[in-house]
Order: sequence, then structure tokens, then C-alpha cells
Amino acid sequence: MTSATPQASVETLARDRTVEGDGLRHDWNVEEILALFQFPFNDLLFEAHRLHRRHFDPNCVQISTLLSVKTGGCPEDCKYCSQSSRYDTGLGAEKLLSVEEVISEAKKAREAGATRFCMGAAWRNPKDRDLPHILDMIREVKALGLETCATLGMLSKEQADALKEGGLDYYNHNVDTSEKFYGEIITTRTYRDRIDTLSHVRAAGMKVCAGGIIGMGEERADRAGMLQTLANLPEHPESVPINLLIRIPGTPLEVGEELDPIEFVRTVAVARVLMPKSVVRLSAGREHMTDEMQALCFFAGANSIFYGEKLLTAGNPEASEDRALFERLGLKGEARPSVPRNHSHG
Ligand code: SAM
Ligand code: DTB
Ligand code: SF4
Repeated sequence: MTSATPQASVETLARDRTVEGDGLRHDWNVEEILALFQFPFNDLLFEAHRLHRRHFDPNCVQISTLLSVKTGGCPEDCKYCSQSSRYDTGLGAEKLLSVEEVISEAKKAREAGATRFCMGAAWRNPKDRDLPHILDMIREVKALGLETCATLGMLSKEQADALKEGGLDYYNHNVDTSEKFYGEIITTRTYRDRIDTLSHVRAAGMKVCAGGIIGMGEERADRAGMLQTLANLPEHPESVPINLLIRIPGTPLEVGEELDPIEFVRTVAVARVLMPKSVVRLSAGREHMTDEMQALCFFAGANSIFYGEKLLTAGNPEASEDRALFERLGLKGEARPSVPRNHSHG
């Protein structure tokens, strides 16, 4: 492997050199990634966009909608989270939603143009007794012709297999930050636990959605470290959500220094360069981004968003605002996959 030199161009760094069977690199070192971050903005964005165009329609954005199917009362201590029972965020613990409630929300999401429906639960991990109910939700959402995604916390190998068997397309589990900074944010589960869950999801044959949060007070080296973890997984995640921290009143991260928006765009661009074939999602925090910042993120390689006024518990731009933004930028939503023949009702 070559290490970054001041003479190296972004293109040289981004060029596939040590490639695996999938034609992608999985051997990035943090210095190379930091070198990408340090390039002049125009050079970095140009290269990210070049790669983006090579692998994707640059004007097409995948649209997902989130639903919290089990809100609040979580025993974990993630310092950013509105749903941890350790912080007084004004959010109570609710029961698991009924399948009917989930279907009704999924229909609305489908009508609004979403192609994927992501169900989230404020759990450390699912209990085996809850899985049949979750599997019912997955089956019904799939029957509407939507792709299914779930984010339920850590999974055992058996639980991952059961979700795959039940038809789940994607599982979201974020590494959140670098291994080094991780202990500043979460103490109730380890970085290793997260990687183990991702390998169970992969081994079960589901598509992996894994990313993290930017703006939690981490250094650039941590942003590089987080992307390194993701890019050096045995297979790149199909979906890489890049969240901008939403500061939730009552959490330890309620206050802190704001991240420079240009640094956020750089992070998206570096994600695109490291994982050229993955869908990069401009995820939480869009409510606090200007249209211009989002436009730069789409140019830098973001090609997925969460759509709808609510994420899990926090706000997201109004659907009408997003429609106007897409119109101004000439972006279109990705077409919905055709409904499987044996699932044509709904
Ligand atoms: N409880 C499950 C878990 O943590 O694995 C699933 C839901 S959890 C809310 C999913 C992810 O949302 C977290 O890993 C984190 O990356 C992101 N997230 C949560 N709160 C956030 C916030 N305030 N700002 C940005 N991202 C957030
Ligand atoms: C992800 O990376 N971002 C989504 C999804 N995966 C589950 C969650 C964002 C949560 C934002 C805070 C909230 O709504 O409570
Ligand atoms: Fe619980 Fe997930 Fe929030 Fe962490 S991020 S406190 S595990 S709901």
C-alpha cells in the first residue's frame, strides 16, 4: 500500500489500487483518509462527484421514511439520544405499535414517494418474544411494495437469520463514530458489539445500512476513523447514513460547538470516495442545513434522504420543502421496486 504524500492527487488516492474481488478497496489507513479530507475543497468535491457519476445517476435520490415502532425508555446511555431513559428529554416510554398502526404509516410513506420504510425501536437489542410481532410488521410493509429496513439494536446471529427469513431487506446499525472516540459517547455497549451485529446481518444475507453521527465534538481524525471502519468492513455497507447531530435538550450533547458545514460536506465527499458504490444518505440534521449545504452534499455524493416531517422522534424538513428543493435542483426520487407478484395486495 502507498501512503499519502503531499504530491498525491485526490484522484491518485481514490484510484482503486489494492482491490478485493469486488473491485473496491478495504485497506484504507487513516493517514490516507485524512489526506483526502485535507485536499482543497474543489479538488475533493470534483473527485467525489466524478466517482458518483461513474456509479450512479447523479440526479436520482433514494427516499426512505422512518417510523419509531417502539419509542423511549431505552436502557442504553448514547449521549446524543432522546430515547435513553438516563436523560430527561421529556420523552416517555411507549408500547410497541400495532401492526395496523405501522401499515397505516407505511401507506402514507408510499403515497408520498418513499421506496423504503425503516422501522426503529429504542432497544438495546430485541427480545425474542418481540420478534414475531416485528416479523408481522415486516411482512405487511413488504406487501405494500416497499423495501423494508429495521433498526432494533444489537442482534444475535439467530435473530439476524430470523429477520432475513422473514423478508427484511436492510438492517441499520451505526458504528456512530471512530473506535477511539466511541467511549466518550456510549459506555453500555462496545464498538466490537456493533461490528459483531454488522457481521451477523451480513452473514444472514441482509443488506447492511451502517454509518454514524458527525458534530458530536469529535476531531477530524475521528470522522476519518469512522469512515475507515466502514470502508474496511469485508464488504462495504450498501447504505451509509451520515447524520449531523441533532442536539436534543436534556441529553449530554445538548450544547457543544457547532460543526462547520463545509466539514460536513467534506465528510460526505470522503465517504463517497471511500465507498464509491454505496448509497450515502444525507440523514438526520437536514432541518438545520441550508438548501445550499444540502445541494453541495448531493454534489459531493449523497444520494439518499429521509423524507417526512419526523425522523424517529426529532424533526425533519416538511415534505413540501423537500419537494421544492428537489424541484430547484432537478433531482428526482428513485423509482419504487415493482411489487412482488405474490405480495400484490394492499
Ligand atoms: N436503538 C437502536 C440502536 O441504537 O441501534 C436503533 C435506533 S437508534 C435511534 C439509530 C441511530 O440513530 C443511532 O445509532 C444514531 O446513529 C442515530 N441517532 C440517534 N439520535 C440521533 C441524534 N440526536 N442526532 C443524530 N443521529 C442520531
Ligand atoms: C440513521 O442513521 N439515522 C436514523 C436511522 N438511522 C435510524 C435515525 C436518526 C434519528 C434522529 C433522532 C431522532 O429522531 O430521535
Ligand atoms: Fe437506545 Fe438506540 Fe437511543 Fe442508544 S441510540 S439510547 S440504543 S434508542
